[in-house]
Amino acid sequence: MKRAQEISARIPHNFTLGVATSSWQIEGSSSSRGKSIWDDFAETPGNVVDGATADPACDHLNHIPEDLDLLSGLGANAYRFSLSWPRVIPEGTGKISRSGLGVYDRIVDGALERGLTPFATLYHWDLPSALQEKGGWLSPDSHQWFSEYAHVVGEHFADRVEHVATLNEPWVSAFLGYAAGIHAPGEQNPAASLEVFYRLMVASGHGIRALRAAGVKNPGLVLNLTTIIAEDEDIVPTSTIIDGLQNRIFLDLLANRGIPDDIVAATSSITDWSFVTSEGLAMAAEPITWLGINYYTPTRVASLSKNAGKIVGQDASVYPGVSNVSFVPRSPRTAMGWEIHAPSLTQTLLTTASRLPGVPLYVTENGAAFDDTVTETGIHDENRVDYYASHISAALDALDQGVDLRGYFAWSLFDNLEWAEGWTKRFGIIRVDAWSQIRTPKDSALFLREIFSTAR
Ligand code: IFM
Repeated sequence: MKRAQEISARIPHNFTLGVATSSWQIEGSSSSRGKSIWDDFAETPGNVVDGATADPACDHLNHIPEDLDLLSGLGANAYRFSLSWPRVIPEGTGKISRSGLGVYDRIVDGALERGLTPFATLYHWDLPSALQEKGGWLSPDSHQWFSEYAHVVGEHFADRVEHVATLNEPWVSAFLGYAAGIHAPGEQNPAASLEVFYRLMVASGHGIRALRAAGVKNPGLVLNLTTIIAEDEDIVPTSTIIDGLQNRIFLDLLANRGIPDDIVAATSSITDWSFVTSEGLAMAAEPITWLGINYYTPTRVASLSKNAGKIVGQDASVYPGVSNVSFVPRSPRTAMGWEIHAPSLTQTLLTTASRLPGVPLYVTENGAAFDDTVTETGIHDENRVDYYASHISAALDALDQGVDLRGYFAWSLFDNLEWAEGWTKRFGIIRVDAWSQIRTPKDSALFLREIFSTAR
């Protein structure tokens, strides 16, 4: 554990150290809430590789104290979780479920009792089905629905939860959900994906405003940003557009720079962007008090055609207007097919800090899926331990180079429902068996415990 101690010695005082989860991926108990688009998507055969649905997931709602004990046993000082919108407001707008809010009272109060600072996320992809029926994120009313929900949560929790993110990874909702169609609601409509991206960012701005008005001290947003690596000269123009669609469109809106000109040009045969308004742009630029970055892997691209096998989420279909590109992750790779390259985390933090100056950053997700081997002596996930060691070090390198980095969250506390990959991809530092619901800390949990507990 010398390696863990060397890392923890570099961690400043007051640095946030935690683990992250999301509602649909762990909660289970779907019958006690409204339906979401992910329930609908998962119930359609073929959408989730192993046919997994929202139940039982990690049956978290029946294990809240035990799960929070596991978390605090890691020496963490923070817990990042998301609320299920249809659990709080089953129809998306209107009647509030008191028992739904009560679930998050138990999570928030239980976290606080254990010395864990709660970082809540309002929307981690589980849109109420009732709102999808009204047009979902494509509806011009979507920002009002979201603002109402943000207000309800803000009013109820502002006294106990200082950090609330509006959205988790709007890139995924827009481009995996509406362009590639591999996430809910499963549309393959590039024009719609660009409109959804914009409407999500406008809704986020309204949400930030509603949270602030309700007294939430630190409203923020979480994006999945990364470094795009061009493997050859010919692909540089395309990689610039991919960087635009992956990173710049979000940061430019936040920084009040509007939609980047090169992205408008690259997508001109797909959309005329006539849904963009000056009021919408102003709202999307509503100031955030912190930005979360979810980082897993760089996106390495080349002009030569090459079959690199399955790489979850890396495909030209997720980037409207982009073609003739190969995604070429190098080895070593995780079970998602994602290249392991920690320097790209440092680079992503540096680039983001320069594109959105003055906003404190957190790594709100970072981790790796591997095919773990369960042995009689435990789960010796040395590959995941190595991943965490190199990536926490890479985040600290960015801090050393002047980035205002305030914290780090590992993804994920548990093996859980990895969306369209179901139970087949395991990101947890704690193994969960879906049938027995037995939780078993892996060696990576022990490694993070060593870092977290000696850093405090
Ligand atoms: O499991 C997801 C999470 O819900 C959002 N960020 C990426 C993770 C791994 O794919």
